[in-house]
Amino acid sequence: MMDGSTQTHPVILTTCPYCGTGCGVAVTVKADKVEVAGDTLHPTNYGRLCVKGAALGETMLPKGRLLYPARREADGFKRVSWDSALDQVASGFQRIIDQHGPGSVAWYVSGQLLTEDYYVANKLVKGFIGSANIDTNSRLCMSSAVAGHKRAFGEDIVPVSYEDLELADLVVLVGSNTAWCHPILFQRLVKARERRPEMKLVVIDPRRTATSEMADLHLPIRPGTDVWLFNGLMSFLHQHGVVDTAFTDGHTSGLARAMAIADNTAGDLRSVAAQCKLQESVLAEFYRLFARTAKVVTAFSMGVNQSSSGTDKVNAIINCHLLTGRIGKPGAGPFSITGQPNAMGGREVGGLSNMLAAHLDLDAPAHRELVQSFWQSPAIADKPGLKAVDLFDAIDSGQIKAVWIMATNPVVSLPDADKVKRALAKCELVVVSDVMANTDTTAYAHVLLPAQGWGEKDGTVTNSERCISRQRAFLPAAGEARPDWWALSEVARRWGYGAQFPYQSADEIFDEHARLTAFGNADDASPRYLNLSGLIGLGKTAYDALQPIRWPVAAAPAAVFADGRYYTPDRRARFVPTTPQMPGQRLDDDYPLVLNTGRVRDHWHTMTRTGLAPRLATHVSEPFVDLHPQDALLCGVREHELARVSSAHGSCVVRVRLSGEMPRKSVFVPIHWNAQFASDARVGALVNPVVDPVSGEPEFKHTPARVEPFLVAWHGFALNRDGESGDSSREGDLKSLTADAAWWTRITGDGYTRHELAGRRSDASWASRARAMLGASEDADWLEYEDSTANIYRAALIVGGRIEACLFISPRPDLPSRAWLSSLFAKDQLEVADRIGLLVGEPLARGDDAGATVCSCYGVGRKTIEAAVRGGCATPAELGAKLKCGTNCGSCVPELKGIISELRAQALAKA
Ligand SMILES: Nc1nc2c(c(=O)[nH]1)N[C@H]1C(S)=C(S)[C@@H](COP(=O)(O)OP(=O)(O)OC[C@H]3O[C@@H](n4cnc5c(=O)[nH]c(N)nc54)[C@H](O)[C@@H]3O)O[C@H]1N2
Ligand SMILES: Nc1nc2c(c(=O)[nH]1)N[C@H]1C(S)=C(S)[C@@H](COP(=O)(O)OP(=O)(O)OC[C@H]3O[C@@H](n4cnc5c(=O)[nH]c(N)nc54)[C@H](O)[C@@H]3O)O[C@H]1N2
Ligand code: SF4
Ligand SMILES: [Mo]
Repeated sequence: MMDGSTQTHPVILTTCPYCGTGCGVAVTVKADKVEVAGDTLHPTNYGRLCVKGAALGETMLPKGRLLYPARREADGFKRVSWDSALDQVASGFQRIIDQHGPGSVAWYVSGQLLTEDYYVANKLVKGFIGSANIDTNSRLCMSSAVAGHKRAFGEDIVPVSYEDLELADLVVLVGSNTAWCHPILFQRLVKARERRPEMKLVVIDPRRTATSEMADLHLPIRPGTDVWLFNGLMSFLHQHGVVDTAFTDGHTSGLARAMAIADNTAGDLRSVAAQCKLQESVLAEFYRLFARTAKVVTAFSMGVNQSSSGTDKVNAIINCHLLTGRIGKPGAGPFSITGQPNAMGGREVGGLSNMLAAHLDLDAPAHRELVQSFWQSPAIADKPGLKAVDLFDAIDSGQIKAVWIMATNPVVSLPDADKVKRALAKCELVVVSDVMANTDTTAYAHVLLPAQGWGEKDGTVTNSERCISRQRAFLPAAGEARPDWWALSEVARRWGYGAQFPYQSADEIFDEHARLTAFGNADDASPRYLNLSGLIGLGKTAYDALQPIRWPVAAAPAAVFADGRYYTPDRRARFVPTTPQMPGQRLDDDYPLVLNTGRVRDHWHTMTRTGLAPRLATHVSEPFVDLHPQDALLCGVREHELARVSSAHGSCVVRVRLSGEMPRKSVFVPIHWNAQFASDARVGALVNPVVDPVSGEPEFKHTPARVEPFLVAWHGFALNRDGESGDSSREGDLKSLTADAAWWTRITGDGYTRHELAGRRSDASWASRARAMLGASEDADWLEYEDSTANIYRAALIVGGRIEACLFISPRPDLPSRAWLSSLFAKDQLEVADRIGLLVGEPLARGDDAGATVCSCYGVGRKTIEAAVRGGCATPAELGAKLKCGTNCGSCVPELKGIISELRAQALAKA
């Protein structure tokens, strides 16, 4: 029954725009908010979402969006019409091509485009510009896996499904912090092991991570030495007769040579252990476990791919699976976990500069002919284009004079990122399509094009297990935002290719893509496995209703490789000899530490979206460098203080953290923070631009670096209530706050903005400056405490009984609890105790401080958890029963385990 007061809202099913797990999301749009839940029928997640997915509603804000096309003029960006912006793009590119040829322009796109956008971009460049200078941020992500697959299988095929992970008796995770980066996939694994305790989990990662915390065995491998480890495994398997001879004889080639190289380079267990800096007993345990378990999945991600020997790492892993015939069977195979939501879709349409489309080869004349005749195009690229790092070098050298960047933020995410800035600054024409107005990259644009974001755009994505899902629109586009495929097609039309780019909606593009995968792909001697013939001719209605479906979608879909046939000319899988190499840049006295970079649980890449959500801000609220306590001592840095991390390429300033997770001589800095969120924390500036020789993927996990104290006279922080529009009501005052600091970082709170600050000057009195900084007038309700000898200062501005802003300063980073202060911002009226608390710098009542967030789903803080452990909770399950923490997405369970064992160790030490 519906009455006037209860309105029902339609539920829209769509797909999460974050990681490659590809969870189904059910969205309800209400008048004042977007409610997000897991899609209970989606075969990936069956209703579960991790905290990033669950917080999507908090990111659907008008705040910061790029709403209109804009052109840079001498005094900043000016709004222009779409027509005028597109004319400028079309004529600008045309002029440069006319003068300098098709090789002088480039596109740099992204695994966060929908398949339809990606298809149109690739078609335009490879078929109509006739060059292959289109590369994607997937080059930085899984191009080593693509290259490894092509070398071994002849086609870029991921032969494993999520179900295989659950069916395996041994899952080896190599260079993958799955618990944080693919949380729902990891939860499926954890649940499978709960059902079948005989299943074993091995994690190979130099760091201790949330993932290794859950493992049966952790191999803290010396960075960069994975090829030794897997060559050693191959030798070991061979020596112990763990070889599927029927399979290797019948379905593979190249075994003898690969085996000889493995034997020669790895040597015995002892030398592998020494090379990889592992305990021999631990290594032997892993080798034996692998040898005796038939159902093994070896899953890998950035610790493997982002390396100067990334492709060899991939093939060293695949070699072990081929040797044992553990591929193409349920519960077995090598598994590249993809990062971005549509990394796989990009591969299907040929988004990389060395691929064509539909898994066709750029260097095969017959394939080029096929694609050109299908596209009816005037040209077709006949040699590979520039790969991401080379592409930006070519911009720097002036060879590339115009670039169109779409759905990626290269000033943050490329290696040697200061060079990227310099390159873009001198480029003649930089076009940026983005959903946000201010990013480190949009600052360098000449033309800005507003793209529809998640919830507005419409199309398909493919997840890590080849499952195609719909992303559906459920909101009107913000401002004048348009789909990326539309902007590309409009430029094509201006070049006279309207007939070949006639698209009115995404389903038409998908149909063309599906037809191309089937074109010339009849079941003859060498069919391509990527075949979507079953999805041709859906029409808009069936496309809109499309249910998640794994490819191939053809007349006779086969389980991948079940028939032992591969896509090489002789239909055999290839063993690839892999000679181990040390990382590209060596450590030396100036830069004695390995800089490893990667992700934290609650942020996504350059934070353009997760940086908007208060719920995602407190698990890790600041950029940091994590290091071993001994290295910290040697570098002269102390926990919670600031440090400068530098390499031969650049530097950043971040908070020191001693988590106990780092091995000696390695430091870890997260990739997320950039100029929008911190004064100086873009770690990409440090990363060396060494790439894998086969794939061109950068070595993001290994840059020689050093760490030094960043000395400041004071530490502090300020909280400022946001205005009605969601923006800070006192932008100007905040500017004076950060301008005064030698270092700052910005954190999104629930109704307020927080700045962590540090400064060098300690001369002036705070009392004389703070009012102006917080925007307090002379007659304001103002609380203030100053101890000028100790250089401690506290102030709060109260308006209408509510806290409006506060500032805390101290010579040491031992400042009041942010969790407690943020709770004051939720109050409509401060009580007397709160006012006293503000003056003394701590809550009067115990228990008012929950501590830093551990469980973001239910907002449970560390201090609350510690109190429950002291009160008797001894397992994550007991904590969950009491506080709910860890009971939704489960990605904090490793941390809950960590807290329990830490307190237990403390108690034992006292006893
Ligand atoms: N929360 C969150 N999730 C994400 C993303 C995000 O930004 N935030 N991004 C998505 C994307 S695009 C990607 S690509 C994935 C990445 O997902 P992951 O690959 O799981 O994440 P990373 O943190 O980049 O790196 C993985 C691990 O490699 C380890 N490693 C470093 N060097 C070596 C080595 O030499 N050998 C081995 N074996 N390991 C090494 C690092 O210590 C690190 O723990 O995550 C996706 N999911
Ligand atoms: N040091 C270091 N660097 C790394 C890595 C590392 O491990 N270490 N990892 C690398 C990896 S694996 C990856 S995948 C990259 C990721 O790096 P980036 O791709 O640079 O990071 P994002 O923040 O995801 O950038 C996406 C941009 O697209 C915008 N956007 C979102 N949706 C749309 C849309 O629909 N259309 C358009 N036009 N724009 C949109 C967002 O606002 C944002 O500006 O970083 C790489 N860089
Ligand atoms: S695991 Fe989380 S981030 Fe990844 S797709 Fe699922 S809900 Fe989104
Ligand atoms: Mo990625």
